[in-house]
Amino acid sequence: MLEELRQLLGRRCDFEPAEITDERGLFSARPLCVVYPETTDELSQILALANQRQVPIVPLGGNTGLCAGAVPHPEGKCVVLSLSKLQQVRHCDEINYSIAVEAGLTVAEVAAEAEARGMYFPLRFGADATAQIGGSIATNAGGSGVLRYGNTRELVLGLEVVLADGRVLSGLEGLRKDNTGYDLKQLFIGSEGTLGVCSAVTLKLFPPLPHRQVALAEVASLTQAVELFKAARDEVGELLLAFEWMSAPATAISVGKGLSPNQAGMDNGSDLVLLELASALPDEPALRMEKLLTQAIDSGLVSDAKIAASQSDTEKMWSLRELIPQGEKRQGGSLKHDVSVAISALAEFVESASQAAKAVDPDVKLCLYGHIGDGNIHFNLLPSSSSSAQATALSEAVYGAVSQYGGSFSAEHGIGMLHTATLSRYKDPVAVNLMRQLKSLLDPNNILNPGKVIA
Ligand code: 2HG
Ligand code: ZN
Repeated sequence: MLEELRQLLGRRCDFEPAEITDERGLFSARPLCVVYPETTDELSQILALANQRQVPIVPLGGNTGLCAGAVPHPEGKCVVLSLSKLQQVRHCDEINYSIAVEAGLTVAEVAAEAEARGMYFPLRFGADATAQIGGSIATNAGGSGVLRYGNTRELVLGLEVVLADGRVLSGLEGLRKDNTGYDLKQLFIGSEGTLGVCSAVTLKLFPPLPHRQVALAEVASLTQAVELFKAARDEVGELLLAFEWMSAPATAISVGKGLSPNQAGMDNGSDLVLLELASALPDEPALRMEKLLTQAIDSGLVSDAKIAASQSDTEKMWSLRELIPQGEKRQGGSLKHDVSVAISALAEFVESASQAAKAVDPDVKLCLYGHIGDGNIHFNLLPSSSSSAQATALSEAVYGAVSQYGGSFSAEHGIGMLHTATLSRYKDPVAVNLMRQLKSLLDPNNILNPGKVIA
């Protein structure tokens, strides 16, 4: 197999690869080799070979995932398939508002390509400068634009996917309506490279929203944050682009990067909501934000607010939010629970999960924040010890509460290697069984990212 790869790709095969470690530093392993195809045809030949020889393939994008879905399994000898050299913009259609790009462009590069053509691509999250669009499709990435534009899934018009046996399923035409039977592309979005490898995608673009207004609002509790969300929805409707909640401990952790709530214009030690409004009309976001926050202060929902007055204010406010995960990393990492419940159940769920976690570890620190307009909380914990038994008990406590409130134990980060046991435990057995059947239909030799999603 290695010799055949050398013949196919020449120098675009690395036979002495370094260990590959996931973003959180939880798993490290050295693959047999890393291959760098430049075309879909090469990708198809690699998969056909791997399927004949029954060699596991691990697709790798920007390696920014948080569940170790794109790194070699410690047990398996595998070939890592880097998508980074699939770099073409295949097609851009300004009337259809769509762009067809290959998997290796970063999310930020796709957004820049759209912007250069006077359009807007709305996927955005902390790692979007490094994350590749192929990986975002494989993981159905979320982020702070989901509130208005949906997850990656909602942004995909069509895919080109290479199947386990090397066949290519093509659908890049950019159709906005196609009701000819099963919507197969949806199977591959979020499948984390276990059902096929996405080589290119046609994405929806939108009219630009050049006028933006960001603000921070201080709230006394999560209940008030949720009430503010309802008020914002009622008051400004579609103008609401982002609504992010940060508990005081989360903003305190973000401080190390040289920015505190105080420097962003707020008191340290309070829970904050970051709101962003966007519109095509010049003064609309600023005027509507002012009205919304004045009303919220008058009604006692918000105790203080600061409206960004410059680009620098805007950047500071966003970095306060986006640098929380890096702050956690500097503290040695957090025990992450990327969970969701119905927005209306958020406050009660957080109360119940917090109590359950404290019953396990009375000194646990809670570092809670998230996309509460999507019902998605990053219920991250800094346990009082490094005991793995304690970590397991804490996660059980949190997931128990998630289950009680009818939520999801992985709202946006996926399953990867990290959550395979949690999936078997908490997902509907009928769904898990169907997932297994689909996996064996599409990848009968189990060569596509084995050990990920379903063990
Ligand atoms: C975010 O919202 C990301 O910042 C990362 O989803 C969350 O690291 C985390 O727990
Ligand atoms: Zn998130």
